[in-house]
Formats: sequence, C-alpha cells, structure tokens
Amino acid sequence: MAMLSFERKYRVAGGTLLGGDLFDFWVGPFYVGFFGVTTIFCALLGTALILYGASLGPTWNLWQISIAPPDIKYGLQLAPLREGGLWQIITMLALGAFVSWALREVEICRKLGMGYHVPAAFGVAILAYFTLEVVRPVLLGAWGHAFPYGIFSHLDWVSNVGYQYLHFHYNPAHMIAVSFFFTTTLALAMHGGAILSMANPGQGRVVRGAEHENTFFRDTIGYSIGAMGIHRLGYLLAVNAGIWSAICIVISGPFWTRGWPEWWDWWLNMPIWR
Ligand code: UQ2
Repeated sequence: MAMLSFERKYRVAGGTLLGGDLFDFWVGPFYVGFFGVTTIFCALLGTALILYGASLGPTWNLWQISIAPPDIKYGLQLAPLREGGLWQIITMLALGAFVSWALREVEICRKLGMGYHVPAAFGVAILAYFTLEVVRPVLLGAWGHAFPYGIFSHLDWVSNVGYQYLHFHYNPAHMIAVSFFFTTTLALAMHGGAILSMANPGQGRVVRGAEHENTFFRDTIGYSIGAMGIHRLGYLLAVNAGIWSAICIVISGPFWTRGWPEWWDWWLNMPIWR
C-alpha cells in the first residue's frame, strides 16, 4: 500500500503500553501492537465459539440462532458448555476484544500526540455492555439475568425485561437515555446536512466554508454553536446516551423491583397536594 505524504510524519514508532517494540508495526494501513494481536485472538475465537454454539442448536435460520446464558439455577457459577458455558466464554472473549480495541486506540492516540477522547467515548459503549451483561447479573445473583446472543432472542429479552417492570418507558433514567439518543441523531443529522451542503454547492460553484455554516444556522434558528462546538456537543450527547442507558438498566432490579409507573407515586404523594 502506498504511503500518503503525511504518514511519514505520523506513522511513528513508540507510544506502546505493552510489548515495547515487539508488536509495534503495521499490516498495510492497520496498526497492530500487542492489543491488535489480542483483539484478533479474542474476536476470532469468540466468533468460532458462536458458530460452534449455533451448530449445537436446533436451527441455522439466521434470525433464530441463539446462544443463551446459563439457567438462573446456576447462579454465578460456571455452567456446562452446552448450558450457558459457551455464553460465559463468549462474553469474556467479547469483553477481551472490546477492551483490547480500546487500548489499541490509546496506543494510536499516544503515537499521534492526540487526546484520549476516542477511546474514552468507546469506553462508555463498553461500560454499557459490561453493565448489562456483568454488573446487573452479578448484583441480581445469576448469569441467567444477562441477555442471549441472537437476533430475535435478544429482542425478546428486551421486551420481556421491559414488561417485567410493567412499562419500561416510565423508568426516569431510560427517559433521559432515550432523549440523549434522539438528540444525538438530531445533532448528527444537522451536522451531516451542514457539511454535505457546504461541500456540495452544485456543479461549477465553489465549495463553501465555516462562515456559510455559521450564517446558515444564524439565519434559520438565530444561533450557531460553531464548527468546534458541534463536535463537543455531539460527544457530550452520545456519551450521555451510553451512561444513562447503563444507569437505567442497572437500577432495574438491583435498586427498584416494582413496576416503573409506580416509581412516580413520589409525585402523587407530595405533601403539596394534601
Ligand atoms: C453549527 C455549526 C456546525 C454544525 C451545526 C451547527 C458552524 C459545521 C449542526 C448548528 C448546531 C446547533 C445550533 C446546536 C443544536 C443543539 C442541539 C441540542 C441539537 O452551528 O457551526 O458546524 O454542523
């Protein structure tokens, strides 16, 4: 693969966290590093075990394949491979791959002299997954509270757990998380639209710049957050979507066992209504 002119400056040795110079090389455009090796190892072995798990199951229908966590009766013990043990190993490998990828990002940040914003944001996505699949099941005392790995089966899990709390949309942290997800898509749609229309003014017309972006938003909504600001806002919105998702699921069960609509009784029971 050809080297781009700026790669000579940025494709630099060093900055590794582990392994020193041993894995400090690239394969084509991809940095490897110690954590590139562990990412590939965990991802390939995990995928192989998913395929093995599927081969033990009753169907090859892509929608219906599912690898379930152990039954509640196993508590937090290790289960036999065919009864959730595969799910337990796959979950460890998934976390191994995710964390390896985040640490590989950290090494690349160090090479490039960047801040750690990218791995930090990805860390929030890992945190949400870890909360769902490890923290909450541990607090509830059984791996059986985690969700299964399958397309329809994980949707069924979400539906069932939602109804277990009567109406999950009354969970206040869920409300906040959903609002952050929607606002993230709004901001990204606004930003994507702004960038595409600025960069594609039409045949024969010159590409526009930051002044036009600012002016567009000042003319339409009376305010522009700025080219830097929109990225800070997007980061804040996206990261909060993940954080509040983790909060909304971890409080469901460990800290609130009744229906979520009932939680709002604090409002009806306020002394000001008496
Ligand atoms: C902006 C700006 C950009 C943008 C966008 C805005 C020039 C290229 C999208 C407008 C964003 C605003 C007004 C914030 C909206 C607030 C929420 C909560 C969605 O000003 O600077 O840079 O892409």
